[in-house]
Amino acid sequence: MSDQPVDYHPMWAELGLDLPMHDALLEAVGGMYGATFMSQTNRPEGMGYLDFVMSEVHGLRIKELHDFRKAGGKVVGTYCLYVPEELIRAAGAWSVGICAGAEWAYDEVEQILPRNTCALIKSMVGFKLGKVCPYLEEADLLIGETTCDGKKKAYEELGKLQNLHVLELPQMKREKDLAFWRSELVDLVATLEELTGKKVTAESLKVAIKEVNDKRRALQRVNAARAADPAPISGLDSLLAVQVAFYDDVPRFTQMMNALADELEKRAADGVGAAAKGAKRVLITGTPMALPNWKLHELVEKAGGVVVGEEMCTGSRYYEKLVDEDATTIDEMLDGIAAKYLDINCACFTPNEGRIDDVIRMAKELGADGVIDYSLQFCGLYEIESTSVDAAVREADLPVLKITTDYSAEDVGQLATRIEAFLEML
Ligand code: BJ8
Repeated sequence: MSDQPVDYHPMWAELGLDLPMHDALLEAVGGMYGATFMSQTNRPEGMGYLDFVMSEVHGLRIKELHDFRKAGGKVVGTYCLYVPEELIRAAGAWSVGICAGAEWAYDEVEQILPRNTCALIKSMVGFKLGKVCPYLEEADLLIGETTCDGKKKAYEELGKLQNLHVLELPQMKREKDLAFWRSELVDLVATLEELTGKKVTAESLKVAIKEVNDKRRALQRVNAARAADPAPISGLDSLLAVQVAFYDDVPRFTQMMNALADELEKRAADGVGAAAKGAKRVLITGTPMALPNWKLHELVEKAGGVVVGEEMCTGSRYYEKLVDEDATTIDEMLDGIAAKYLDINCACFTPNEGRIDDVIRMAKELGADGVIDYSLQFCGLYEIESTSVDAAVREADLPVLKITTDYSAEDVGQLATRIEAFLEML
C-alpha cells in the first residue's frame, strides 16, 4: 500500500473509459463516501482498511487486475450470488462482482430497456453504455444468470457488447433441479477452462473452496459481533465490508476482516459501541445493495437507529452458508458447490420459505427491535414476496416497515420521515 498519489488516467484511457464522465463519477462517489462514512463517530480502527480500499476503488485494485491480465491472467465479472467464485478461482481466474448501485446513463439505457426496469438492472447496463466502470472493461468474461426476467433480457443486450456466459438457474429446489443446476456448473467449468487455458483440478478446487469459505467465515465473525448492545460497528460499515468482499483480493480481504473481527469482539466485550447503547436495532431484508447504494442504512443511522443485520445478497446470503470442505474428488466438490449455491434464498425461487425463516432467526439472534423490508421499485419478485415476509415478521411480534425505492435522492425526505416514525414506535 503506497500513499504516493498516482495518476491512473493512462490506465483508464487504455481501458477505453470515457475519462471526463469517469472523473465526474469518481468525484461524486468520493464525495458521497466522505459525507456518509467519514462523518460517523466511534468507528472501529479496522475500518481504515476499507476506507483505503474505497479511496483506491478504481485505482490500485484496477491496477492489480490490469497487471494480472498483462501477465496472462483472466478476470471474470459477475452480477449475482449464484455464480460460484470457487470455480472461477479454481480455473486460475479472478472474480469481481460488478457493482450496479448508482444511476448512470439512464437516457441511453432507456433507449433499450423500459423505463419501469429496476434500478439495479438499469445501472448494470448504464455503466457499460456510459463507459465508466473499469471492472467491466477489465472483465474477459461476464457471467449472467436466469434469475429475474429483467436481468435475463438485459443480459441479451449486454451480450451484444461483451463476452458473456449465461447460467440457467432453476426456479425450484427439487432433486431434479439440483441435478440440472450441477450440469450448468459443469458447463461453466468448461467455459472457464477454455478462457484461462487451465484445467480445474481437485487440488485447485479444494484450495479455492477453502479460500472462499475463509472469506465467508471472516464475514460471519464480523457480523456475529453486531449482536452486542451497543453494536460495535455501524450497519453502514458492515454493509461496506460485504460490498467490498465482491471484488477485493480474497486472501488479503480475509486477513483484514479477521483483524476487524478481533477488534469488534474486543469492543463488544468492553461495551464499546459505534452506536449508542439502547439505540433501536433494525434488521433489513430484501433486494441487494450494490456499491455505492448506502441510502437506507444512512437514513436509519442518521435517525439514531442502528442496522444490525442484512438478510440480502449483500449480507447474510453472501456469507452464512459454506461449501462442504470434506470432499476429495472433483465430482464430490461440484456436488457440494451445486448444493450450497442452490440453497441461497432468492425471491426468484418458488416457494422461498427459507428466506422467511432466515429473517425471523436473524431478527432473534441479532436482537432486532424491528424489520425493514426493502425492495427496489419494479422488482416484482421481492415486492410480491413482501406480502408473506411481512406477515411472518408481524406474526413473530416484530414491527415491519416496507420500503420501495430506487437509487435517486428524490424520496430521501419522505423516507426519512417514515423511518423516524418507525424508530419512534419501536
Ligand atoms: S440471488 S437477489 S443477486 S438475482 S432487484 S435485478 S431480482 S428486478 S438482484 Fe439478485 Fe442474484 Fe437474487 Fe441475489 Fe431482478 Fe429484483 Fe432488480 Fe434484482
